[in-house]
Amino acid sequence: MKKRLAAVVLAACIASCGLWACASQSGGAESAGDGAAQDQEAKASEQDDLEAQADAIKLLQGKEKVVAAQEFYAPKVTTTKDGTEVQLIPNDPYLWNTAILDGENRGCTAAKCHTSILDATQLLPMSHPELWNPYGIDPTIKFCYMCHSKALFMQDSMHALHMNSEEFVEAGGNCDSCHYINPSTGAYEMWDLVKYDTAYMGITSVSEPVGEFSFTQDSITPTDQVFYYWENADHQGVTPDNDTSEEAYANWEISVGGLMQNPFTFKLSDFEDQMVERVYKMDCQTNPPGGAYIANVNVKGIPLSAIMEKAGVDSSANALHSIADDGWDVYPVPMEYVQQYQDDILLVTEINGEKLGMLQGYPVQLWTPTLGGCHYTKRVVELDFTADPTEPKYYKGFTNPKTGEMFNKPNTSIFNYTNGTFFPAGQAIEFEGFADAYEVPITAVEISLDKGKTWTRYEVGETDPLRWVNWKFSFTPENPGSYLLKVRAIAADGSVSTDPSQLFFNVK
Ligand SMILES: Nc1nc2c(c(=O)[nH]1)N[C@H]1C(S)=C(S)[C@@H](COP(=O)(O)O)O[C@H]1N2
Ligand SMILES: [Mo]
Repeated sequence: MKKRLAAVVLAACIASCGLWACASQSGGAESAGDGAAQDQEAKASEQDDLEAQADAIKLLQGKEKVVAAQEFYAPKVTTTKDGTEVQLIPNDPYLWNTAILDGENRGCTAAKCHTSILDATQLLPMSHPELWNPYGIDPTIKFCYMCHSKALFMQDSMHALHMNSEEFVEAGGNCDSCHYINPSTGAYEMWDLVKYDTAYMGITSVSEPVGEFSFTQDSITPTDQVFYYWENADHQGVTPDNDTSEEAYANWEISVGGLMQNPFTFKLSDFEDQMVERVYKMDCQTNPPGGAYIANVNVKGIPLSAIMEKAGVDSSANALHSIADDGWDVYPVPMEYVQQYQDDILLVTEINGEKLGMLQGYPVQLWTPTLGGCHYTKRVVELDFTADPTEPKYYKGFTNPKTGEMFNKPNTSIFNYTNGTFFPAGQAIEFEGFADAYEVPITAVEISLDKGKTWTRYEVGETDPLRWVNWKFSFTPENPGSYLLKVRAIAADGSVSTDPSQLFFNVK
């Protein structure tokens, strides 16, 4: 009896305190640690409060219970660092998404877990290449899959790191924190990857969505949005801090050798008058589905043909090794490609009218448009034309080892909006993104607003594979609710994105 009374009092408090129940648990595993025992205690008591409230609601009946539960289990609306209001979980009348599935407490970026996957890589016991998200694209765990899909160690390491983490265990972490058992197949899936498609209720479907579509291949990535990726030849993934002085440029020497008539060494200024300007894309080999590791920029550099002509490269060579001062010589280029593209392959010294930044490999980066970014050697010191026992491999897109299909070819992403963003009903939303398939031209972009049941196709004709396709889609949602936009691309060889990009958004 006593308990029941307490419950009613608590419920009244919940109803009147409103947002109090939804106050976000600030901090998280990453910010804990700096000796804040008090902080820990405060968090623990906050947690106890929440549990007491949930228990109290269970004891209520009828309308009272409906009101208290709707208040307590309303999906959280939070504000991102840049001030955007977001709601990551759709509303549903049964409170299925929050009260049963516990969506607020699952996935990598749950309240008590990581602030971002990008930060999480820097918390590993060993060094890891820095990842970041230009174009405002939300990073997902697909960012990890691209490099780690071929090795079981992603699965192994994530299990070991989490199950052995005191923070994870103390925060109540378990299998369901990261996983989801698919109700129709029984398969153990990644929560973050399937929650909108399979688990959550309350997403509004629009079949065959109609909007205004346009595209360009001329748009230029602002220099500060050009991604960077330093893995280094030793795979330590340490971003260097190289000299970007004028002397470093003036003194930079590249030696050209191997199977040729005239081996020679040159300085960048020696070929100044032969430099050309082009608009080219660079698409990282490990650009994940929906990823941001692509740029389309104005580059200036020395065509490889000018260097090959002076060297008199022998036809017996089958590989071009471009070797960097960090030892990068991991992805030599097949001569077949070099012969075909020698006027397009550039030793680039400028991006968008400025000398390369340190992160882009000042003073010079080899650009091999249409191939994966790993062939784009930064800080080249040697060009070696050789006859290797086996012709080198092309890297131009990633294969899903489980299915044998391409993961990121063709690939798309959706720029500018973080998941959970709110838009006003009845007003056009301007969506934008890229489509690319390395050496294969993109021929169409397709849009879905019903979880991929129907797709609206927008043809783009035979596009230029040396540049990206930058698409725009303007769509007006008529009704308030939650929506899931999916985008995929079609390439000239008939291939279709196996893993469409997606954005979850709300309309009010
Ligand atoms: N010397 C050197 N060159 C390198 C790398 C590296 O680690 N060292 N990373 C490669 C990879 S995997 C990519 S995707 C591109 C990225 O080029 P960016 O940083 O100029 O965008 O550089 C390539 N060239
Ligand atoms: Mo890359």
